[in-house]
Amino acid sequence: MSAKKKAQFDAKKTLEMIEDQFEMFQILNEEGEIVNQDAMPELTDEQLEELMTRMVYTRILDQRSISLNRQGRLGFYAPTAGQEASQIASHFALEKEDWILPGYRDVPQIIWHGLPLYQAFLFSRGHYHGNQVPEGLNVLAPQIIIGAQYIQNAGVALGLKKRGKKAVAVTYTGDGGSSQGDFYEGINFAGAFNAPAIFIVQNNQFAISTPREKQTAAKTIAQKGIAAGMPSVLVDGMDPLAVYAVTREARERALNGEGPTLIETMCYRYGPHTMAGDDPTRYRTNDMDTEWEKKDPLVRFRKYLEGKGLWNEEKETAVIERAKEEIKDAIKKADETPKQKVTDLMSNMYEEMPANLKEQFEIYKEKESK
Ligand SMILES: Cc1ncc(C[n+]2csc(CCOP(=O)(O)OP(=O)(O)O)c2C)c(N)n1
Ligand SMILES: [Mg+2]
Repeated sequence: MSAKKKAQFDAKKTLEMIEDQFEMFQILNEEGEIVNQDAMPELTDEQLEELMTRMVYTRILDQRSISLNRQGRLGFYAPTAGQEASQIASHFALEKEDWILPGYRDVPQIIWHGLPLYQAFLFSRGHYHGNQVPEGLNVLAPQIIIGAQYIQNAGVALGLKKRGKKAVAVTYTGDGGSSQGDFYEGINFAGAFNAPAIFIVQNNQFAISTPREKQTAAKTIAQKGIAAGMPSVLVDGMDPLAVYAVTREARERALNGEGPTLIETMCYRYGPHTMAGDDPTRYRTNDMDTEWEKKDPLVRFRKYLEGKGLWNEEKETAVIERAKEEIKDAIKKADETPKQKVTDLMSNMYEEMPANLKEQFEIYKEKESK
């Protein structure tokens, strides 16, 4: 008997080689120190201050939204605290002409892109006007179907390319979204057609209560982009400078005709999944909460900016007051918006109503007139 032939290849080694490439990219550490000077993005002092302003504002918006929800003044709400660097710093790297395809937790990005705050509140209340994106504002309504925005993002990006626009399409999901079939189809399509797209997976490590480890055998989500033939990065999603830098670079690559990028941001949501009643203490430990609170994006960015003389308590208080004031005005405006009617639902759904609905429409119109 001849000796067993040695395998000509080592499949496991290939996997390890790929997985080991994904070190987490960081510029600003938890202490607020620059640990990667060479990668520092070009941001002016004013821009750095503006980025902090937006993150502080968004944290206040989150706190107020939670409390408005508890008072019964908002409806569906998915908390964002902890994810400000992933959300706001990535958005900060975009331009007005870029398109944003958000998930339900990504309302802050579309507000900073230009969606009036009162409409975000109406979206929360399930009012149709919350989804009536103003003309000229390049955003789609937040997607509730997990992962569905990935295929749409590939399509929007390809549309931009075909029309010769100097813009990119950017979508956000969570780690759970990357377990959906739509995720793979979307990135594959974008890769195959070299579409100017950015796919951002905010890995807050849980899909409601399911930990990331139970969703995929892959060591990182970033590595999945490699299979679609696109540059992919794993970034510290609590580090605003690193998130900004990788998103900006992805945008430039896309505009240069170099195609899509997948970005995995490692982050954490401090609050519950949504305000609809899940209890995070049943699937997360206090130790985990404490560990991640130490990585807080606002804390480290504040330290960094204070060190540069660009931030102080007075500035922070001014932002907090402004946020509270604007939120108060916006909720008032949402309250003043006419309540939606059954006939609104019908006329917003159809350009031409089928005959049976036309009949019902008249019945409801009659009822509503009383
Ligand atoms: C197609 C589909 N399946 C299931 C759900 C129910 N669902 C709502 S949120 C969620 C978890 C999503 O987790 P992740 O993508 O990590 O986003 P996160 O909420 O953590 O930001 C699930 C399964 C849904 N909305 N859509
Ligand atoms: Mg998640």
